Amino acid sequence: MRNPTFEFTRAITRRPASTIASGLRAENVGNPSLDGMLAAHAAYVAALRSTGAKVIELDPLEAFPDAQFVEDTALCLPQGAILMRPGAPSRLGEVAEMAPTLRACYGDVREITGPGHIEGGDILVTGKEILVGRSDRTDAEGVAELAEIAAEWGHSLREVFTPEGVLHFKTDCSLMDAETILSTKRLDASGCFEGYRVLHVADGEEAAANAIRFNNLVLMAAGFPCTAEILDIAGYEIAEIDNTDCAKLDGGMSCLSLRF
Ligand code: CIR
Repeated sequence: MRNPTFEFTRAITRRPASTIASGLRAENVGNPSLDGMLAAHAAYVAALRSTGAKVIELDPLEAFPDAQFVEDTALCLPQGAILMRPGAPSRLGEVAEMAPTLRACYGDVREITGPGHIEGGDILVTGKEILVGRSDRTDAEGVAELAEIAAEWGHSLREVFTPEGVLHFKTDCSLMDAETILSTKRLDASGCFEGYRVLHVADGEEAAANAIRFNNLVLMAAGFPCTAEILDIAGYEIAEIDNTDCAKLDGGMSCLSLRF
């Protein structure tokens, strides 16, 4: 039987817009290149497709420079999809742009109506529970509203914390299989992964922690050879994607798709 936490038949992505230079970032390390981002995005989509999944590629949204980071707009579960309520005001309008596609894919689409906020980047669905990291983008009210919907669909949800100065919970961790998490040491030190098998990214390669397990592949950012070796030795098949331009906007592998 398919394991819905890492075996997927579909994904949704959105091509980067020409306005990406206006995208949000915690620290300005220069603007991303649109050409570089488009090339990396095409490689990302090709890697997803190579596993046999269908990828729905949405058009760029010039009015929303962060809209390629589709993960933050929704949570996809086997029972239905839940539209998020981003904590970044400039990103709130992305949700309505995503809604029609999810309504076409799912019979049951719920929404976080507020007043709280929650972004998909703070949510890790494992084989046994949904972990939600409170962050600057995700607050207690947002988590509580999601918990009600998740409970109705039979999921247990546990609130955890995103380390200070880290954008999203999943900036620092990823699911490798139903029991295994790839994490930075700083996040694992909080104790939130007790009971899981945890693989640590190599020291100095913290930016490698945002990866995705997608069917037979682990998509990870290129340029982190020690972490790639750790995953290889653990038996995972790796596809390395250039994340140079996305990283300038604090983006990584998970934020570029919704997977279900
Ligand atoms: C933002 O700050 O919202 C975007 N520049 C990056 C979002 C990355 N999303 C994610 O990791 N889920």
